[in-house]
Amino acid sequence: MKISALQKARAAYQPKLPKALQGAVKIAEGAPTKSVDNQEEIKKLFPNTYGMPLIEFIPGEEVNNKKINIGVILSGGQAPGGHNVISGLFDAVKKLNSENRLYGFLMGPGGLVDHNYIEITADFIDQYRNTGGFDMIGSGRTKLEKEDQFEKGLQIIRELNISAVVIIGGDDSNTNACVLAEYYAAKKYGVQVIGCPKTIDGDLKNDQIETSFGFDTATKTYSELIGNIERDCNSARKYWHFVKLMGRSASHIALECALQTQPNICLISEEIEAKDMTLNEVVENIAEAVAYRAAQGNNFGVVLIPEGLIEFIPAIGRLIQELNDLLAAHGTDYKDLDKEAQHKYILAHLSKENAATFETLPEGVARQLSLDRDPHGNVQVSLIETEKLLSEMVAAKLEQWAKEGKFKGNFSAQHHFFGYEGRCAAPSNFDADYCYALGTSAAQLVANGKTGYMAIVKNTTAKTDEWRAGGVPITMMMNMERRNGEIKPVIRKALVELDGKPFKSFVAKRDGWAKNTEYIYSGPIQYWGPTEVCDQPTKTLILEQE
Ligand code: FBP
Repeated sequence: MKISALQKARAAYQPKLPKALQGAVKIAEGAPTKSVDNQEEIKKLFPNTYGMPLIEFIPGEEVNNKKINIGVILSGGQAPGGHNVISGLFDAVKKLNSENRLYGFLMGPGGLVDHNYIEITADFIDQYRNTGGFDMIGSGRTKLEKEDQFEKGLQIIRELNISAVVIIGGDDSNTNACVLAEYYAAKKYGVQVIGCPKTIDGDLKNDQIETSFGFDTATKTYSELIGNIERDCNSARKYWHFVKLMGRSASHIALECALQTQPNICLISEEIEAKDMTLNEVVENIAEAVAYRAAQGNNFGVVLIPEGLIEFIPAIGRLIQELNDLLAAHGTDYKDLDKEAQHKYILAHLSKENAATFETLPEGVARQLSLDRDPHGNVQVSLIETEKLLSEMVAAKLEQWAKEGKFKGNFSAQHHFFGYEGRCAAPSNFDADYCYALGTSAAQLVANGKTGYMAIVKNTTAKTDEWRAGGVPITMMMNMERRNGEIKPVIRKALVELDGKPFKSFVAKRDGWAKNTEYIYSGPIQYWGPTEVCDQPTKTLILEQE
């Protein structure tokens, strides 16, 4: 494989580990835990994996470790650092016993069910150290939830003499990891299941998980691009740039990029929902900022839009809820109809209020909302062109204001969607170290016989040496929620907290950013150089840990 000069130099980077993971390790167990909500229901559903203690790794004595084989799966969307989780896992299992073997299941959880795998060897893994992407073994969104999938997985697990499976994924994938752990424990199969917190979206975090890996690199990559656009925009002074940012439902990515780049406007879906704003009010707010800047002679600006916005506008959110239930219940009758018949079918089955909202939506948006969900039941928000929808509505509003003499200026828009551009970037130093430590922790959880745990690394705004590694029972992060028309146990998704420091810090400055031009050009991720340039965590993490 031909590699770039940067990749070559970066391959030599040795990720730093927390002190407790540098040598032999033993575990310190905390008190029994309970789920964040719905304790009785979760306990009933997970009798074998509920209530386990939190775990911290502390330095221990070398012992003779018995031979183990482990399987690893990358699940869901790519996130920078996934290869380093596998490198950390590989190095740690080989250190525990050089005869240990690591198998990678190919193209996501489907690889386990369909028995597609490779053995990960030293030469093979060396090509992927500190690289972005999930191409080492591929990823996929197959949902592991049915007993026959678990049993089919068991066949290959037995054949390869695997005693543990590590699933690297987001909230949905880790929920499924927990269901699988419980199933194998209930059946006394002796197969452990361990999760790792992945997603650029930053929505898999809570009291135990400080951040999901990939958020750091993805937001730095998007911020570089936003900064470049801000500079172009401030040079030509003739466009308003509408930038949609990936991140699914939560607005963590948009908020972090706003803190890094200080755009004129950044919408936060959670705030729009809390204030019960209509689409028209959101549009009016943007148009007011455009008109204010135009009056100062500034016919330019940058607007950041979280990709999940549409779901958070209350009327549209209610419509999506009903559509989710409708598609879950009648998906099969509906699937084979043509476009027009599908539209009619939906209108005929929706409640009056939601049908009225559905009819006000532009055709493209309505179509996306009524199309297939992903295997976890999520609307595929990255396919909805919210940036165009908003800029068109702002243009219409300004035209109306111009006729009424309230707007004298020019409004010309450019559109961008930053999503896939950031998911496979070479991991920042933070993600490279964090992921390597997560992989090492996962190996230690396996070696210590644990199942139903997620690997965690804490104190991540301190120096790497001082990071603390361990494991959290996945059931501890669960509650009951409505998904695909059913109430299910799931890991609670973290949305932007409106009383949290990152949001408050943004609110304190955003009026100034809207009126003035206070852009910050953060530039590309740096891997070598002064620590304040190369090793800074995200602003979100710093503010949350203050
Ligand atoms: P995960 O939750 O699986 O980490 O996915 C992250 C993500 O990048 C979202 O931000 C985005 O909405 C989605 O994946 C896009 O999915 P796909 O890659 O299937 O188009």
